[in-house]
Amino acid sequence: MNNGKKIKGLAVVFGAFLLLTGCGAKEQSGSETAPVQQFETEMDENLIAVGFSQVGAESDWRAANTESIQSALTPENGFYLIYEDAQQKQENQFKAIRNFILQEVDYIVLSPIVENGWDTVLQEAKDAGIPVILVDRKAQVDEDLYTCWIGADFESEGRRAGEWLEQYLKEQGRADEEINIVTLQGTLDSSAQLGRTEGFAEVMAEHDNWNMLEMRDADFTQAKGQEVMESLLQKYDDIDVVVSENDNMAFGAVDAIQEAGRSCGPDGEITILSFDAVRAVFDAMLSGEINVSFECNPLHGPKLQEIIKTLENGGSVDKIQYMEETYFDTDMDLEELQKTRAY
Ligand code: GYE
Repeated sequence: MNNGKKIKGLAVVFGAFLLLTGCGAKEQSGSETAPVQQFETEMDENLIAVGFSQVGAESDWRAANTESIQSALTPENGFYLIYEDAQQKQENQFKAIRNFILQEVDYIVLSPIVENGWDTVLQEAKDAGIPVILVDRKAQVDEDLYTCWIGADFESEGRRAGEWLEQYLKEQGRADEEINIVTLQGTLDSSAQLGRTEGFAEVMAEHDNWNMLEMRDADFTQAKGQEVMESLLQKYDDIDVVVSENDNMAFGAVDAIQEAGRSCGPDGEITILSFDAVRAVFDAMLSGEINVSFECNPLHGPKLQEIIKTLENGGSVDKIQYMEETYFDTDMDLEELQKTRAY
């Protein structure tokens, strides 16, 4: 990418910033002009401008993901990052992308909240000649509307959860018992929800004695996880297993279970399977509340940085790039493992 394009792009960023902050000729207080000064400084440095539309701040995983990307795409590393938190709303992501296009950023990084509905806005980015890199979640669009995607294999995480349960029930001598399961689902139509639900369902199909009592959307948040679990506990008194599609909803579920006077974890009545393996779930496993968490690696920053640098140097990148991941359960030395946990 030549310098001319970058300077032109950031000059427009400068103009658009005035527009967005309403900092025009009429209102010019010192506090409003300060950020513009900062932009001018960045322009001189000839940084790669990246607009990043993040899903929100709904979970510990998300916080670690944001932090990883922000700490990789820094001015020291050659980037000017414009970060937009969509607060879990797709319309906000549309607005952010359109602003990035207006600002003529060099790259758009998008973590799509849901998989559908992206054709128009990503076509607009393509028409503007701005490469789009998808991180974490996928978008159901033509492959030529994005450069590449980095993220986890959610379906295999779901399958791993099913296989773990199969093995666990066998060890408990309960392989042939009727097992009643409920699922706290993540945001419906998000890749993590779709993949984890599908992967678990594949293993479930091999077990006639596993009954899925109900699957309910709890939007990946702790508060919703608690609320939905409370209502499930009122409705069913025979839940054996909770599959929670992330750790934060599992924390909410533990609260609901304990408040209802019930118990969970390896020594309790209800087995809890979760996803993400954030640092806090190690505490919940160490205190015997949650049985297992399937890792999902949020540290996309370094890979993203490498991808953009490769593209800048005219290189090509793999279209699909999976992160490595494992799982952790209460049979492991969690105290030791937690010490080296990066998120
Ligand atoms: O599991 C959850 C977050 O898309 C993998 O989103 C991500 C999921 C993660 O809110 O905690």
